[in-house]
Amino acid sequence: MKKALITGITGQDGSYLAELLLEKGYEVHGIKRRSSSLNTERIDHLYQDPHSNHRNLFLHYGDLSDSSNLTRLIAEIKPDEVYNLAAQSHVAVSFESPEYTADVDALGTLRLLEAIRFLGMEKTCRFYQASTSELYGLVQEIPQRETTPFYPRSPYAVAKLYAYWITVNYREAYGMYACNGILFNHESPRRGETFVTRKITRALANISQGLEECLYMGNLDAKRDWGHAKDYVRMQWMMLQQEEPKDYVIATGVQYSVREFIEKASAKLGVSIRWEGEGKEEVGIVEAVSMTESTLRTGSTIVRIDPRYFRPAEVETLLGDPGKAKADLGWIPQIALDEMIAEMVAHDLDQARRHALLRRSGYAVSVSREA
Ligand code: NDP
Ligand code: GDR
Repeated sequence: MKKALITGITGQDGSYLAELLLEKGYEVHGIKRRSSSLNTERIDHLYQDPHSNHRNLFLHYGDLSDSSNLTRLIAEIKPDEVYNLAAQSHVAVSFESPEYTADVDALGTLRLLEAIRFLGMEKTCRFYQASTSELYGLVQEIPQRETTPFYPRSPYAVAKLYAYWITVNYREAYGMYACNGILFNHESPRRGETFVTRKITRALANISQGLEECLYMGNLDAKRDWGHAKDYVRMQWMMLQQEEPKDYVIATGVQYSVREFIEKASAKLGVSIRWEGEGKEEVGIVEAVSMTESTLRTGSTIVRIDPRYFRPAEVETLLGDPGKAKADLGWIPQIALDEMIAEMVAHDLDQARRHALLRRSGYAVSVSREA
């Protein structure tokens, strides 16, 4: 039975990857952070009673800022594969906490690689690094592929640039099987609530149920190449099963703007939007509603711009070329954007309906909106 260690197992990708590896018969170990309240919601359905003798999922407390903890865990678990998915992964937050982001996202990667080397496991333990399309930042070529030069535009992206190169360096210096997946944005119903897609689907669902009035947004013109997290974690595993370690771009090859994403999500809710105004004055107004139970009224403004959501330096456009992944590994994304948006909207509408029902029944329900 192969053993895998996943850092960031409580995150979006970690939860899907844990499911995939368990299905494939792996013994899966994950690192979770100590938190004052429970933080394992995304993997609770995989939970196994620690008193059972037949477990194949194990959670360990740890942190990417703690070398001795990481070294001890790797020494004890002796994983065949390490997937480094843990990160302070929010680009906007990285401008507010740049030093912490560098410590975890850049040095955290070094700590893991060095632990593997220090323990003499560099020839037995394979390493996956969660690299990102944010490395391309101010894009130098369209579409972006493995050979496109990097130009990071945030403390997050600069930290991930270090992580990318230290992974390449350990491969070249010590012959480690270490590789980078350069993943473009990928989403799902498990996406963190403060990333743009989930913020949109969640807020629109809440608005349709009368729980919120307006969606406040930043740059509507930003363009992204959005895929589904389930498709992307499959590729993370495939990358560690080859003879030689290589770096790959993982993307769909299609891009949409944030504004178009709002229109698509609204359409799934039976709402069409008309845009008026320009720049920071732009608003989204309800043009028609076909959803019977909706509290929405034609003519109401449900999207406004709030300058606080603009970033000090923006990545305006990202579009990936997944040609190498297709050619070498036969990887093709299976879930189309519209299907993914339908899944996210259905999930968030279900939650919003529950909250609205509780509120109508007299229970106090607060909907957290800071995103
Ligand atoms: P999430 O933000 O959903 O998950 C991040 C995970 O890292 C969580 O489990 C979090 O724990 C954990 N974590 C954060 N800080 C630390 C720390 N100091 N020590 C240990 N664990 C920590 O990210 P995603 O699942 O979306 O992304 C996975 C990885 O892929 C990240 O590295 C991200 O930067 C990268 N990436 C993501 C893309 C995307 O579109 N999703 C695209 C390209 C790259 P907790 O739950 O306690 O917060
Ligand atoms: P990104 O994702 O920065 O690409 O990083 P995010 O969803 O946060 O932003 C995408 C684009 O939408 C614009 N935007 C807003 N973003 C947020 N979060 N909130 C808003 O209100 C808003 N309005 C407009 C942003 O300016 C941006 O242009 C994600 C993360 O998962 C990273 O960890 C990962 O490396 C990259 O994707 C690939």
